[in-house]
Amino acid sequence: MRPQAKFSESVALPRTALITGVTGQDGAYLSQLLLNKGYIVHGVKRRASLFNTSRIDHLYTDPHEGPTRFFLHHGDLTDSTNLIRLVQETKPDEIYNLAAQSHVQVSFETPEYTANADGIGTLRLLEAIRILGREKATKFYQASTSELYGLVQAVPQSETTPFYPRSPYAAAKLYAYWITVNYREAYGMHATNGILFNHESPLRGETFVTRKITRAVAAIELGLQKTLYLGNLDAKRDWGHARDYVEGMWRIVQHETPEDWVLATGVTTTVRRFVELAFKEIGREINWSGVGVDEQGRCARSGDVLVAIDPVYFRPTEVDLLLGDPTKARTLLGWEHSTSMEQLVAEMVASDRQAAARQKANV
Ligand code: NDP
Ligand code: GDR
Repeated sequence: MRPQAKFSESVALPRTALITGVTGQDGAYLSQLLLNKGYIVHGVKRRASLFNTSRIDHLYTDPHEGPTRFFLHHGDLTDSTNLIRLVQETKPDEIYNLAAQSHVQVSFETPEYTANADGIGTLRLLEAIRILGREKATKFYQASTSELYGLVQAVPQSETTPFYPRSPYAAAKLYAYWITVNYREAYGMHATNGILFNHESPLRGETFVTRKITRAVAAIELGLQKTLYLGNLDAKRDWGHARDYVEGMWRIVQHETPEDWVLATGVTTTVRRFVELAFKEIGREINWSGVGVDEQGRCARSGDVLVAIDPVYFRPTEVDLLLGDPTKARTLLGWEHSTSMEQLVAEMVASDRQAAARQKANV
């Protein structure tokens, strides 16, 4: 007999959510989801010298122009007083802590900042809830990551697989994971970790490998770029669609008891295979024989190649293999991914082809 899901689709409305990292990929999909469900959504965005809200502009209505349930506030995970004030003013039923310096390779260049924002930033938000006496009033979701598994201990990776972080990013997220568990145990908070495996979309940041590939495919097709330079082609990732994963986040928060959950597809693929599938979308095949590094570890290429390796993209320590086991989420939350890797690649390439065509028309 299947275990009974302690999860209900129906929530008393209106509920209020506070989302950090609202301008990011997941922030955009989650805002859309919660607004569709009738929530009041408060998003925290960083001040930037250029507009940084392109992913969520379609959700925003100027309050001067009419009623809205979507509000944006300036804030930063490195600023405790700001976070306390935001929680005090918005009185959220649910907080989704999605904000982070989320790029693994960049974390080797900015390790201290990454620890501050991704690790201590999580503590600051939890403390804001506690200082304001909202331990029972506010549920807390932490964006934990499959990067916690790092150096392979076992596959597939589940909620019980030991962690072995391999980057400043993962080490900071490890602190965030455990401080979330600690606040749950110490103060009885509904504080949860979603251990999410890689999830992508047309909104994915341009420097993550999937989007870098799909943008390059589109640009190469239109003659806007000649070669795509990548690092480790043999790394394996469990790639899903961000749209599916934000639904999982919401289900995690609605579950009666606060727990930690893996969201994954249960399928793993090499970066090399992702490249092949993406180029297939424009009818091109990769000849890998001309692709490699020379004895000095420099980029080596013979003739005109679509893809070349540039060791600048190698990481000091790599995560070789991620493959998640989403059995717990499937059984107790009724959550499952609905988009295959092939569909994901097709959607991302199609979107980037449109963007490249617009770019070419404006050149
Ligand atoms: P993005 O990089 O797309 O978005 C990160 C968001 O955090 C952006 O809104 C960014 O703002 C904001 N941010 C960064 N630093 C700060 C700060 N100091 N204070 C406030 N906001 C900040 O990430 P994703 O949407 O892909 O991921 C969401 C979360 O999930 C992240 O925590 C990530 O580490 C985690 N995660 C992601 C996975 C994935 O595959 N996508 C898998 C597992 C975990 P700005 O727009 O101004 O840069
Ligand atoms: P990851 O994503 O490190 O898994 O973190 P990323 O797309 O950056 O790398 C995936 C794999 O591809 C290899 N790779 C390259 N990566 C990038 N960015 N650029 C390249 O040119 C390149 N060439 C090869 C990498 O070495 C790696 O093995 C993402 C982020 O969203 C994290 O925030 C999140 O926690 C994890 O996913 C789960």
